[in-house]
Amino acid sequence: MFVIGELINGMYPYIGKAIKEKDKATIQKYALSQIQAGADALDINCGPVSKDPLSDIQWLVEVIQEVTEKTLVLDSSKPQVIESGLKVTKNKVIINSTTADLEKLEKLVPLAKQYNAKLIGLTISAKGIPQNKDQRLELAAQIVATCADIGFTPEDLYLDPIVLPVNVAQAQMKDILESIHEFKIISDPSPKTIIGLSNVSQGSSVRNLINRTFLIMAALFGLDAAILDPLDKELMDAVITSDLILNKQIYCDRYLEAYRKK
Ligand code: THG
Repeated sequence: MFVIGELINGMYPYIGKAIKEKDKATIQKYALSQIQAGADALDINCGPVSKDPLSDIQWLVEVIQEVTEKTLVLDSSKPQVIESGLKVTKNKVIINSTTADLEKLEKLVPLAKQYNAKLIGLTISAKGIPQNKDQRLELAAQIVATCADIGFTPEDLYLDPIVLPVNVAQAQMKDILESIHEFKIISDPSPKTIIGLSNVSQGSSVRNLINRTFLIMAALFGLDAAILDPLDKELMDAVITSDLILNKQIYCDRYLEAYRKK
């Protein structure tokens, strides 16, 4: 499982404050602690309160690149903010994200090509969040088709079924999980799949257990990557153990130690 740390997000008050005060040390601390805990990449989101996201995202990218060469995941619904971040990114980069709307695809797919970036495609459109598996698949197929038209390989595309909180969309959880499997058989070569894991437990109690259980289930449906809290040690242990059981790592008795990333 490709693990993307979710903690550098302005929605967290301490990150929002650090962005506002240009507090480099706090941002670098959260970058390094997530990597130490096993993150392969870092999601970077200025959050809803940023007054100047075009410049804030550049500051975040530059500050984080001073301390790590890991992949950066530029997270914004605004293509101008993504483009601004891309201009200063030297590390490998993933664009997070486009929707299935043609207007966004026609802007972001060429941008991904130009910057040699991977791209996350959310199965959402101007009509809103899909309510079932068929609607998710239809949007996924639209994204894959547009990428093919523009010459962007599905291997560089991550499809995201949009995980909803279990306390508001309980009846959809199974559809969301099954979508992950069906996305993989839309094209050959397959697109990759990704989720924002913590969405599932928003507003619930016992969040860690809900996150961990959903992650394990999604792993079986073929999930390739997840945006999650890598400082949740039991979650990271479940990620490693899922990889073991799905034969992505060779068994040994001390597999947790062996596969905990440095
Ligand atoms: N898909 C993709 N990108 C995404 C998401 C997704 N990026 C953003 C988000 N979803 C993933 N990141 C988070 C980060 C934090 C939380 C959820 C998802 C979270 N935050 C606490 C909350 O809202 O309750 C904040 C609590 C606090 O302030 O401490 O749960 O789905 N492609």
